[in-house]
Amino acid sequence: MDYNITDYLRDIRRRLGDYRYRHSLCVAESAKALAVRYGGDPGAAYAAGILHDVWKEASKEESLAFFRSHGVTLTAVEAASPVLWHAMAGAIYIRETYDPGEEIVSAVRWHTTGRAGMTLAEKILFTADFISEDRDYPGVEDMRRRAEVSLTCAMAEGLRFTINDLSEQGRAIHPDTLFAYNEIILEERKQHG
Ligand code: DGI
Ligand code: FE
Ligand code: FE
Repeated sequence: MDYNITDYLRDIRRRLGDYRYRHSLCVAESAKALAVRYGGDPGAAYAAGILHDVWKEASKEESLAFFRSHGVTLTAVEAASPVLWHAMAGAIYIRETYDPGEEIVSAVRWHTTGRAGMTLAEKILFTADFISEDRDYPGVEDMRRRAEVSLTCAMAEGLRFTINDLSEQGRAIHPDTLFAYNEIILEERKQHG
């Protein structure tokens, strides 16, 4: 499959500020490298990285209107967590605008929460978002080392971090995040003891 990267770039350049535009390019590069390492599709991984945060800077009003016009009903946790909306709306938006294939659509859809039974492309994007060049949180070097060990190893740490952070902040944790966490933790134990 060929991707219209030039169109995608024009779109995200228009929708995103400098910081997140650069973040998207960095995630695309990381996703491509992970795809090469773990036997994914590097072109698809790159395209998913470029598009993953396309909806990140939309207003709440715009997102809610988009959900309404696309027949999306939010659960209570989703309604209370606007940070989750860009993955939900972004996936629908790219499908309808670019039809880039379900591998990319689902990677974007699940890049924030994860879910049970993630595909390789979903795991690659989820992990790339944590380790991209622009990230500099404490612990990012450890995450990058983990991503060299296995996607499971990196995702387990990412999900642990997200769940700890959300619960410390007193925020709701989406069930899909918990499903992803449980599955990956059991897999990590099986793989790495
Ligand atoms: O869009 P990015 O900032 O690059 O990264 P992202 O799409 O992974 O979003 C990260 C944010 O999403 C971070 O603030 C934690 C939040 N998040 C992830 N899982 C959940 C969540 N927020 C809620 N409320 N519930 C979740 O399960
Ligand atoms: Fe995101
Ligand atoms: Fe991101």
